[in-house]
Amino acid sequence: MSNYINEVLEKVSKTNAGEPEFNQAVKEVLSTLEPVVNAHEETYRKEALLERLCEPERIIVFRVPWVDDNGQVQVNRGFRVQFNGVIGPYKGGLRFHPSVNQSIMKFLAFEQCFKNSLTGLPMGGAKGGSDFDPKGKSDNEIMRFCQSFMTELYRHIGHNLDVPAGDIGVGAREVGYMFGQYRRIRNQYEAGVLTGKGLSYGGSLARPEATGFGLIYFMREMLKENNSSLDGKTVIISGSGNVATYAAVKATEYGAKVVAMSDSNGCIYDKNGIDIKAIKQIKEVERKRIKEYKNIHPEAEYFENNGEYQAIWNIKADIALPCATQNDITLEAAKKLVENGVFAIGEGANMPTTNEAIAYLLENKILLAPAKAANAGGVATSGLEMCQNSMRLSWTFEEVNSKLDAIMTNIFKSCKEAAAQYGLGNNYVAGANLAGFIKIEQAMRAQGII
Ligand code: NDP
Ligand code: 2IT
Repeated sequence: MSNYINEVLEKVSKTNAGEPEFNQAVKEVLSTLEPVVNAHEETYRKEALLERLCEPERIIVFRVPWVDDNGQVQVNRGFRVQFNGVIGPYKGGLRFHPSVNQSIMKFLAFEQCFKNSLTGLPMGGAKGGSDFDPKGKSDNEIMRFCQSFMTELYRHIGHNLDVPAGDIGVGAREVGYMFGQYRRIRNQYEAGVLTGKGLSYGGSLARPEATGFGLIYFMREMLKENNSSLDGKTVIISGSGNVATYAAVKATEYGAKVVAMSDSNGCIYDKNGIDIKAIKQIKEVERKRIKEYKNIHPEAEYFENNGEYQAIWNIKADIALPCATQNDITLEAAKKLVENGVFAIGEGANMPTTNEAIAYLLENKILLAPAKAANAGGVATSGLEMCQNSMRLSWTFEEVNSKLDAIMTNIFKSCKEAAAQYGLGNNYVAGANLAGFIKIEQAMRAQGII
């Protein structure tokens, strides 16, 4: 690797000690940028281009106090990382999960910069959230938490400043409560301040489906380019939330058979093909554990997670779609997938594959659709929701979905062309990073030392 990249990685690890996920994400990106960095090394060094790329513009950390149903006061920590705003207002989701910390927020915000760049829409990169655990909370507790969270966040966001949306633990219900509180505090109807809104108050058709559908559109293009398709293939999908369920719907529409899905406890295997309606009922409506699926389909099997990686990666299939959380596919899991004959992987989650596993999968000629490109359909459709809010109009499902399809097709093309330009064959991981980086780099250099 170039000396400059190595020096920056050294500095990043010193100044961000104790933040493993952030260091991992930076290493993953910078290690693929060598061809561009080598061509501009002198200028980049002088302008500290990579150092600035890896330093967030701003991090906001705040207290979120709220009262539970027993009258007990609870305190959580809230975050918003506004990483890079050179190509548009900051944009990125909010995650509510007990594991949330500054390292996870920074890795997600950093990745979001490249993802948003790839969409071709004018959006900078950000992420936020809280270590609040929505599991087992009543609806009123969720509302009180969201209101308290927004009572601080409102002063840092705006439709031309920073536009949050959902992520793990944040769906339409939470966005609704946060939007209500924002409107109340600001005394303005600023629809474009949040995306992922409900349809009755400025949301976009197809936004709930967008990340999962977009992932499958990207897979369709990647498989086509490599003389294959989804038709007749078996698929395993980790997670059973927003991204996983709509990926399952679209993959099934394209003739694939989804045979396994999971949650954080374990996975279900249904050789007849997963009943996605049952999954939505259990996970989205009843908010229960995925093992309940066996009550509806007793012929299915349930495997609890108890090994060194998630049980789902032991199940044989042609295609794997990690759609749960980061570092889901470890090196050991990757070895199992290759051994089981998986030939393509599509990352619906953010950074679901460890750097060691990425290297192993690429060495073994697995087609890997990287998260920054493959899951960009969610934020792209958030961008389309912002367009509709600005125009005070709403488009039909077909209009939004066809724009999403065109954006995903174009993102695949950008990854493919960037990989080809630098002689990297079908390494779309490097292709995505290079294509995403080039636009940000041009904007950063045009805007001076900021
Ligand atoms: P949801 O909250 O809807 O679902 C998350 C799913 O992942 C649940 O099934 C959850 O299981 C499972 N999961 C398993 N292990 C973990 C873990 N350790 N931490 C958190 N969740 C776990 O989230 P989304 O579907 O929205 O997000 C899934 C992934 O996709 C995330 O990586 C997110 O960043 C990414 N993403 C989401 C986008 C969006 O538009 N929503 C856009 C682009 C990427 P359980 O029920 O047991 O918690
Ligand atoms: O990771 C992501 O891209 C998201 N959670 C969606 C962000 C958005 O602003 O729609």
